[in-house]
Formats: sequence, structure tokens, C-alpha cells
Amino acid sequence: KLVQLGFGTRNYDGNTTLCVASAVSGYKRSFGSDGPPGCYDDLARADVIFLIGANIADNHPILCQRLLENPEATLIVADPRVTKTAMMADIYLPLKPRSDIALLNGIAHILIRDGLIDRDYVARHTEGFEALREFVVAYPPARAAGITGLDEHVIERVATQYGRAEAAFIGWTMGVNHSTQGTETVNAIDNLALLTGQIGRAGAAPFSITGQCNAMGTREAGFASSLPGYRKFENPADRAELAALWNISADRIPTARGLAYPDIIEAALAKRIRALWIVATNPVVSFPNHELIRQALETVEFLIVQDGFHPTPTSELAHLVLPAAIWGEKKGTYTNSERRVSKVNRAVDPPGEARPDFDIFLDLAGRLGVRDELFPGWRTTRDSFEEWKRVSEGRLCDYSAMTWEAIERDGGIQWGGERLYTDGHFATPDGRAKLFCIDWQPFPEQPSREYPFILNTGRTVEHWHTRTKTGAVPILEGLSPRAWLEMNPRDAQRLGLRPHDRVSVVSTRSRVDGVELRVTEIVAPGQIFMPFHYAETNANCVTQSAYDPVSREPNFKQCAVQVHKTETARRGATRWKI
Ligand SMILES: Nc1nc2c(c(=O)[nH]1)N[C@H]1C(S)=C(S)[C@@H](COP(=O)(O)OP(=O)(O)OC[C@H]3O[C@@H](n4cnc5c(=O)[nH]c(N)nc54)[C@H](O)[C@@H]3O)O[C@H]1N2
Ligand SMILES: Nc1nc2c(c(=O)[nH]1)N[C@H]1C(S)=C(S)[C@@H](COP(=O)(O)OP(=O)(O)OC[C@H]3O[C@@H](n4cnc5c(=O)[nH]c(N)nc54)[C@H](O)[C@@H]3O)O[C@H]1N2
Ligand SMILES: [Mo]
Repeated sequence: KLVQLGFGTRNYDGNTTLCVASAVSGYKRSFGSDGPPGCYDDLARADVIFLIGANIADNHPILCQRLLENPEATLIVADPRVTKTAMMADIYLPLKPRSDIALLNGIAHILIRDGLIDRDYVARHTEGFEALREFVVAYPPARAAGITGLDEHVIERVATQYGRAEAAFIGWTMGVNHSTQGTETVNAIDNLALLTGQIGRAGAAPFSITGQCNAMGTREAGFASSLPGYRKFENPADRAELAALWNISADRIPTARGLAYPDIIEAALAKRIRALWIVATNPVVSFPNHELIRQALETVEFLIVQDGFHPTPTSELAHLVLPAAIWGEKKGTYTNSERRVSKVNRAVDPPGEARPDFDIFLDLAGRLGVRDELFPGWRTTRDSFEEWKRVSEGRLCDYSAMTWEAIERDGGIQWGGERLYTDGHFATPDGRAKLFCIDWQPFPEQPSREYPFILNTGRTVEHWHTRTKTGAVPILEGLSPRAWLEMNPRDAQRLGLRPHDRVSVVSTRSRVDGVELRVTEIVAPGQIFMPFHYAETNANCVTQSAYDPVSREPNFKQCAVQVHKTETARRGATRWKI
């Protein structure tokens, strides 16, 4: 409300665009709306669990414990890297980077060929089956095996297990979303669930595991890719309804979305955007192609950074820093992957001048002269929760029956109940889900003679993203004090590199120096992996500006680089300290 109606700009986006935007766009295209259909308990209820590009042992360790409740289930893990999660798998699929669509189409081919689909479900609840049936003829197991590098028999086995399951769960995270084909990969995943009717029942769901604790926040509250309550910009009835709820004239509601995150950054570089306000994200470390974001932030005439910590690599560049209270210093609700709304309470007072983000927003609204009109009588996050109940009423994400007291009493409440689409009725105009014909494409920057390695980037359990918090926790920092590069022994031997060598990772864009080498078969020959947590050796110096055309999510998981021993002169990279 403040950005759209107070500032009068549509150019607003969430960090979610670096994270779950592809899942959102994929769900919208397949099911007519965003909203993960399943719940965490499904991991304990499924008899087949298929994890694609999701390393839950490191990144969702609490959720991962649900697997222990379900030792009978077959766990299938598709990841080019032998992660801790891959080590837990009954069937591990070390597929080639970004070959997931070929694998998924190959599985769809086998399911249809062998009659392992739910014909009744497909006929009653989906659209596009005939086209898909003809399309996947082009993905026989031999071709899927050729593209993925997997054994044909393993693909057959996975398809048969999935097709015969009573309840099959597919969970995915950034190995899927961080791709120029992220949205399409999600559609190919949704295809499998729809073909087999593995959705809307206990244990059965195509489930996007979100990243941050409140990643659902920007998704539901909208104003980036949709209007609040999953309303659509292009739908006049949605706009009229929202305007009526807010008691404003409908022509103040935009009819199309504004610029997405990467497009805002490019517009800043081109001076079409002259002021930027960054809240609760640290893009100098987390945004792809570091040089570009640094230049963009140095180009804007006014940069405001609102963060719980200072200095951070981003707040250092700010003209104005607004100190924010963080978790445990403020009160409100947040919503997780399984649509569960939880309450967080203030345990301690914020230090110094820090104030809850909400208070900063209200204060600003007052100074802009829009507080009485847009936020009449609002004092606390409870007031915004009460309005949100009215705005979300009757929508898929309906909060209207919740109260703060009930949320606290029940340990969180899920909107939409335990599972969505239990009756097979989807959020599309005709109520049917859509099957998509998705062709596999090679990833955008292929390795070459000069840049022979495919760089994969991601996380480790000890650190949270850009380390503004975990870098200050001695035990975590001690366990994982610096960035490393994983390389297969064959490649290391060929390059004459040894464990603990300091290496440089170089792409056509820029370079990172002084990264500690780990020689390990966790990665296959030709592939290397580096965590992106470390500002002082920033993996995003080398990643590229390549985005999914629909979701605008960056292709963080593959780019072409060369690796060599760091010259001594470059080793003394100064360490960024909190
Ligand atoms: N400890 C810790 N936990 C976290 C976070 C953190 O920073 N630290 N961050 C949170 C957030 S916001 C997020 S989004 C989640 C992310 O959670 P994950 O998505 O599990 O994390 P990543 O390590 O980014 O990537 C997951 C896997 O994708 C694989 N991958 C790479 N390329 C491909 C491919 O082409 N195909 C397939 N199938 N897989 C591929 C990688 O090898 C990696 O193992 O974690 C959340 N939890
Ligand atoms: N190469 C590569 N890059 C990636 C990824 C990858 O896998 N590979 N993953 C991407 C993904 S999935 C994500 S989610 C992003 C994460 O990237 P970021 O969002 O940039 O990472 P965080 O470190 O979580 O940044 C959160 C910031 O908010 C501050 N903060 C914490 N709590 C509060 C609060 O209550 N209020 C305010 N105002 N500030 C607060 C923190 O101090 C921190 O500076 O990184 C993306 N970048
Ligand atoms: Mo994320």
C-alpha cells in the first residue's frame, strides 16, 4: 500500500524473485494460482519421495527429520552434486546440470507408455493430455538417458516406482528454480503429479519448498507479480474488489505489474530509476553478476538501506541507513512453505535507534501525508493483520477465520487447510489444471575450451545467506570460516592442484581469488561447486545476468568458468567484517 499508493510506483519487488519466483510462475501456469498444494506432514505420509535440486539435509534440517518418521518410503534424489541429502537416498540420480526437463519428460513418457497414469483424474481435472502424450513420444528413455547422463534402467525404475506409488511426493528447491527454464521445469514436475493424480491427498503433492521463513509473504500480499490476495492485475473485477476493500478509486490500482527485481537493477544502471530503497536483503552479495549491481547501486542518486545490521556490504554504499529491529525484537506473523501462519513475539527490545520495519513504514506514510488515508488508525502489526483478513477473505489464501490468539494456541494455522485442491478443482477459469509440453534446452552459458568448468553455487548448513547473522555466531563461523571450491580429483590432478591450494575462479565477467580448494568426488568431473555466503570471496562476482523469461529468476546454478592457482599477489583479499 505504501509503495503503490503512497509513493505511486509499480517498481517494487521482493527478494523472492531470486528464490521462489519460478515456483510461483509455474504453479500459476499449471494450477491457475500460486500456493504450495501439500504440507510438511506429506513427507511422513508418502511412500515415494522424490527430491529434485533440494538439499534438505543442509538447508531444511528440521523438515528433513520428517524423513526419519517414514523409514519405509523410497527416497529418490536428483542432484548433480552428491549432497548430504543424496547420501540418504535409496535411488540417487546424478544427472547432468540442468537436464531435469529431459528426465521429467522421460518419466512422463514411461508413465504414459506403461499405463501408469490415472486416466480418470486426467480426464476429469486436466487439460492438454493429448498434446502431452504426443509430445513426450520424443523423450524415450534412451534420449532421456543421453541428455541426463543417467542409466536408462534407472530412469525406468524411477518412473515405475513413482507411477506405482500409493502416495508420491515431489519436493524441489533451488536446483529447479535457479534456472532460465525454472518456470518450465516446475510445469514439467506438475505434469507428473497431474498425470498420476498425485495431488490433494495425504502424502501426494508437487511441493515447492520455500527458502525464507516468510517467503510466502511477498507471494500472497503481492504487488510484485500479483495484487494482494493472489488477485490479478489484468482482471478488472479483481481491481474493483480491492479498491472497494481499500475505499479508494479503482483507477489507482495498476493494470499491469511493474519492473521485476533484475529489471529494476538494470533500470537503475541506465538512470531510469534514480532512487532505490532496499529492505531486508543484501544484494551486493546475493545478486548475480556482482559488477552490475555494484555499478547500479553507485549510479542511483539516493540509496536507502533498511537492515538489522550495519555495515553490511550493501549498507556501506547507502546514502541513508534505516536501522531495523530483527526477529525476536518485534511482533507479527509470518507464513511458511506449507502455508502455515505463525506468530513471532518480541523477546527483547531492539538496540539503539533500531525500530520494527512496520513502524518505519508507518512513520514514512505519516511524513508523506498518506497515513490517515491508507492506514487509518493503524498502530501495530495487529492492525495490518486485521485488514489482511478482510483483503484475503474468499481468496485461495483466506486468513479471515484466523486470530492472533488462535495462531498462538494452535502453534500456527494453515490457510487453505492441510492441503489444496483436494476435490481436483483448480484455480483456473474452467477449474482444470493445465498440462504443458516443455522442451529441454541446454543452459545458457556452456563450458568452452577457455572456460571449461560448470560452476554450481549454493549453501551449507552452518551459514545463512550473506552471513550478516551467522558470521557473528562464533561456533558457526568457526565451523565454516571461509569459502571453498569443490573439484573432482581427476580435474585437480590434470590442473596440478592439491587440497588446500588457494584458487581463482574466473568467468568472462569477473573473478574471485584465494578460494580454498577441496578435492572431492562430491562433484563430477567438469563441475565445481562454491557456496555464495562469503562477501569477501563472492561467488556472484562470476555468475551471470541470465533470467527466466517468465519469473525473472536468475540462473544461479550454472555458468562457465576457469580455475587456476591464485598468484600470491592476489591472496591478501581483505576480509569483510561485521
Ligand atoms: N543453512 C541454511 N539453510 C537455508 C538457507 C541458507 O542460506 N543456509 N537458505 C534458505 C533459502 S532462502 C533457500 S532458497 C533454501 C535453498 O535450499 P536448496 O535449494 O536446498 O539449496 P542450494 O544449495 O541453493 O541448492 C540445492 C541443490 O541444487 C542442486 N543443483 C544445482 N544444479 C542443479 C540441476 O541442474 N538440477 C538439479 N536437480 N539440482 C541442481 C545443487 O547441487 C544443490 O545441492 O535454503 C534455505 N535454508
Ligand atoms: N550464487 C548464488 N546466489 C544466490 C543464491 C544461490 O544459490 N547462489 N541464492 C539466492 C536466494 S535463494 C536467496 S533467498 C538470496 C538471499 O539473499 P539475501 O536476501 O540478500 O540474503 P540475507 O543474508 O538473508 O539478507 C537479508 C538481509 O536482511 C537483514 N535482516 C535480517 N532481519 C531483518 C529484519 O527483520 N529487518 C530488516 N530490515 N533487515 C533484516 C540481514 O542483516 C541481511 O542483510 O540469495 C540469492 N543468491
Ligand atoms: Mo532463497
